[in-house]
Amino acid sequence: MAAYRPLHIPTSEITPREIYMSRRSFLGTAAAGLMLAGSGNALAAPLTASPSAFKVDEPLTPKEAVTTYNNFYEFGVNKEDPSQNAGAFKPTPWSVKVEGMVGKPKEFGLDELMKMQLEERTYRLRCVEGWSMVIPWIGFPLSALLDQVEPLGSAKYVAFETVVRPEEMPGQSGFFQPLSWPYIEGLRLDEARHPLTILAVGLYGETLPNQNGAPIRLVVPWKYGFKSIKSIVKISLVEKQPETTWKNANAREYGFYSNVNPAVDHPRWSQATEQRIGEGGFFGAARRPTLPFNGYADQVASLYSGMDLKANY
Ligand SMILES: Nc1nc2c(c(=O)[nH]1)N[C@H]1C(S)=C(S)[C@@H](COP(=O)(O)O)O[C@H]1N2
Ligand SMILES: [Mo]
Repeated sequence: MAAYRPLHIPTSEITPREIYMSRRSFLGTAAAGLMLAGSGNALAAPLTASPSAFKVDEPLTPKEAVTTYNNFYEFGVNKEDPSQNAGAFKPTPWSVKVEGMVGKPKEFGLDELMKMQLEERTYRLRCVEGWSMVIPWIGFPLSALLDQVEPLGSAKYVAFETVVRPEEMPGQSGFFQPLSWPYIEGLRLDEARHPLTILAVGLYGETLPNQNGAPIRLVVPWKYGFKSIKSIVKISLVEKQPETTWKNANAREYGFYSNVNPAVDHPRWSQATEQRIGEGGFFGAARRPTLPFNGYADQVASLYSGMDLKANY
C-alpha cells in the first residue's frame, strides 16, 4: 500500500498537518496514525452537512479486516479473493470520464482527483449479506466533481462504471463469470449530490488498496454496500434511471434504491440485524440491530418523502 501522498502532487499543495489535524478533530474522527492531510487549498472548505453526520461514534473495524474481507467480484467471489488476487491490478495511470447531460464534459486524471479537497469520513458500511464495518475513508463529495461538469436541467440520474480488465482481474476472465461486466451502478441526482455521498481515494490514511476499489470508488453510506461501486472509470449524467448490475442479475432481490432498511427483508434472509465484523466475542453470535438508512435517517430520509420504500426496495 502506498503512503498516502500521491506521487505527483508537490508537497506545497498538501494541506499542512496542523490544519489537517484540526479539521480532523473537528470532524471528531477516531482513526489513529493518519499520515497526512488532504490536498488542495490550505484551509478546510466549510462543511456542507452537520459534522456529526461525518463520523460514527463506534469503534473502527480493524484495517486488517477492512482490507482482507471484501466483495469485489472482478477478483473472485470469495471474501479473501480480492486481497489475494488484486496484486497485478494497476490503479495508475487512471482517469475518470464524466459525460452525458453536462455542460462541460471532462476526463479527470487521477492527479486532479487527488487534489480535490480531501476529508476523512468515518462511515458505517452495511452489506446486503448482513455484515457491517466502520471505515475511515478519505475522499471528497461527489457533488464537488459534478459541479465542475455543470449537469444540465435534463439530467436526473448519475450512472457509474467500473473498469474492465480481464488481464488484471481474474474474476472477469475465468470460465465462471458471476456477473456481466462492466459492473454498473446508479444514483438519483439528488442522492448523488447529497453531502454524505463521496468518492473515496483512501482509507485508514493511505491510498485505497486495490481490493477496496483503487484508485477511486463511490461510498454511499445509507445504502447497501453493492451501491458503492469500485474502481470507477466513467460517470454519466442521464435522464432515465440507469441499469444496475445486481438488479440486472436478480431484480427480485436487489432494487435500484437499496436503502438500508431493517423492516424490509431480503427475499432469502432477514435484514433486521447485522454482524459487525470483528465484534461478537467468543461465541461470535452477537448481532446488532440494523438501523434505518444505516443510521443516517436524519440526513437522508427527506430524500424519499412520499415514496413507498417497500415498493422501491
Ligand atoms: N466493481 C465492484 N464494486 C463493488 C463490488 C463488486 O463486486 N464490484 N462489490 C460491492 C459490495 S457487495 C460491497 S459490500 C462493497 C464492499 O466494499 P469493501 O470491500 O471495500 O468493504 O463493494 C461494492 N462495490
Ligand atoms: Mo455487499
